[in-house]
Amino acid sequence: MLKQFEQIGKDALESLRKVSNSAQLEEFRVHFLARKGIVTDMLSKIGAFPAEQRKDAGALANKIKQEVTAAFEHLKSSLQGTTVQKGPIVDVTLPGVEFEKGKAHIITQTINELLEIFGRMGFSIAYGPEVEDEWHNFVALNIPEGHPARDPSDNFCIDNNKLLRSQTSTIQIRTMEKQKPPIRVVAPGRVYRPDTVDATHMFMFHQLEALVVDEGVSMVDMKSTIAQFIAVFFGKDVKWRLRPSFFPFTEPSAEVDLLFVASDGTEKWIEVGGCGMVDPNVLNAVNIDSEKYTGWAFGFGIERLAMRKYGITDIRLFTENDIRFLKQF
Ligand code: 2NM
Repeated sequence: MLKQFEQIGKDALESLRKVSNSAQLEEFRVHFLARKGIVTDMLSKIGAFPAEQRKDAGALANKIKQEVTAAFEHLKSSLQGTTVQKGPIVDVTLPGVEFEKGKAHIITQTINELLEIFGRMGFSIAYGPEVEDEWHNFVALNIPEGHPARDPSDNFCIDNNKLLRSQTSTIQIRTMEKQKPPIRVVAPGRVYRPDTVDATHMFMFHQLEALVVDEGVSMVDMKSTIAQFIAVFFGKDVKWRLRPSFFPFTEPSAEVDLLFVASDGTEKWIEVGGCGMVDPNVLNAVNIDSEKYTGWAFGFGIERLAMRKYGITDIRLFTENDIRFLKQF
């Protein structure tokens, strides 16, 4: 019986050693020291001892209770103010977690570079809506009803008179409606065409168009502006050419080709844009006197420019958001 008392005392002190906060301490108190606790309970068992042992048993039980109570009180005062840790324990000495920094998409970076180059050449910037009407996307650009470019299967039509713009020339029309010559503006933006997607075609891509309208501007201004732009954007060694072409909104018109030299030395001309002298019908549509003013315009595919500059061989990479691709720029 006395052995049992000693064991209870040992157990109580052992449990107390594992207590590290005031919630655990309260659990300990209820289990061992409260009115029905194990240590307190010892005293009520004294009566069960034979009369000659009661004195010793009572003395032992009291000694154990005092020891345990003293140890409990000591720990209680040293735990004063400690609370249960809620949530994860933060080790403030660990090295910090490095955040990966985001950055502008390669197309945005390219647009910014283009705008800066043309800004230095004295162009201002214009923007316009991606949902357009037939007037700005076709009629004012000298693309009459029945023209193949207006085929509903070649455009993203929204309803009768609304579509996703198929070229950024719509911005040039809006500029000329608001502003009279001299005009010297570039317009970047998304354009939409339901082309079958492959390595060089997407149903959405970006264009940068330029427009200059003033008295006496000529094809010479246009060609020297393109030459300067190509030299600054690609470097002076890149060869390029104008190849006669046709657009409804310019006359004469030309395609802009860059010479691509493969590693095995084979050469290939790659089209990156178009240009030409603004058709008098376009100037008349926006009430600019085509007897007094002339203009030139060009449009470049921004994906094509970036593909050529960075050696990207698949236009789909721009919209796939593969971090391994995006990280490289
Ligand atoms: C191109 C090619 C040639 C162009 C024409 C006009 C406007 F509004 F002045 F008529 N803006 N952009 C143009 C001319 C666009 O993109 C391939």
